[in-house]
Amino acid sequence: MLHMFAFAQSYMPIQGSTFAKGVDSLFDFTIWASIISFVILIGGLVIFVVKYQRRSDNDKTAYITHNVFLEFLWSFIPLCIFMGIFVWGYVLYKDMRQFPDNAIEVNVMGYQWGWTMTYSNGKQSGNELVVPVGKPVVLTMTSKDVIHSFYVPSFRIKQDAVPGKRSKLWFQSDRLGDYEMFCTEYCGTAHSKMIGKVRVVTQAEFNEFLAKDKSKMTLAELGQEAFNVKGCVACHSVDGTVKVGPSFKGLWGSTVNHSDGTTAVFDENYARTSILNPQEKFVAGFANVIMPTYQGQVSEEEITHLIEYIKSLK
Ligand SMILES: [Cu+2]
Repeated sequence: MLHMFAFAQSYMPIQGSTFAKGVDSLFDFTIWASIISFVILIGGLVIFVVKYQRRSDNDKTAYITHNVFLEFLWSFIPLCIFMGIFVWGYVLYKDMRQFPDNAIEVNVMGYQWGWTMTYSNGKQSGNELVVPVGKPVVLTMTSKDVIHSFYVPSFRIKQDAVPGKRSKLWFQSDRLGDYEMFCTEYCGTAHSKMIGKVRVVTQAEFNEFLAKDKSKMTLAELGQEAFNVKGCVACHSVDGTVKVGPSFKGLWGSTVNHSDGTTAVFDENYARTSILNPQEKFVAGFANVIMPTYQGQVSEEEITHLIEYIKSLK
């Protein structure tokens, strides 16, 4: 019976966190309160228009001043509804702002246009937050450049990531699976492509993820990690689609056309220059795209890894 009143579940994303049910119930309540008020208000209006329409020129409106009881009802009932929504919302919000002590902590850095997650043992992931199922997770967030906002619709959570400040957010997911993650604060050209994923995995998978040994990874795998963590993924795709800059798919060994008419072969040195000194040459069609220099932000070793990764994208 209660189920037929539960609107939100039918059109909202899957309830992926322990907060979702409470938020959806409150949302359902406000929707039903609005529908009932609408019916009473508009229905009453229509009935009165028909019932009390003027029937002759002598029809005079009765002289009515006020009705204390009615006025009390139409003030007091909405007051009760609004106070109910306020208290209900406060209880839910309080739960969201009380951070559990036994939580797993992850640092989240927003940048134009992606997210870097750093776990307590130093492990990093890009645009992908991996968390164990059934455990509270606290995110401590900040931004490298402009204001971003971390939003996971299925979890019903959202929090701004602000440069020069740490903001916090927590959640617990009891349901395994992948969930979409968005930036919901307009942050520049590729804001709409700033999409990531939250992966809720078993504790064993989480431990394995954290412990992934770099010495056992191939150069291309290390390159893929750097590609995600250093933020290349924000503007370059690996599947041929154009994000902000050119895709890396099939780029290796190809001849690149520049906006000034010159050409060059995409090899090791070309890749290195493009990372460290991207303003030197623009690929034709991308002359107005400003890529920041990664001088001082990626090591020569990481450049080697990235080169091997691009090589593998044939
Ligand atoms: Cu953003």
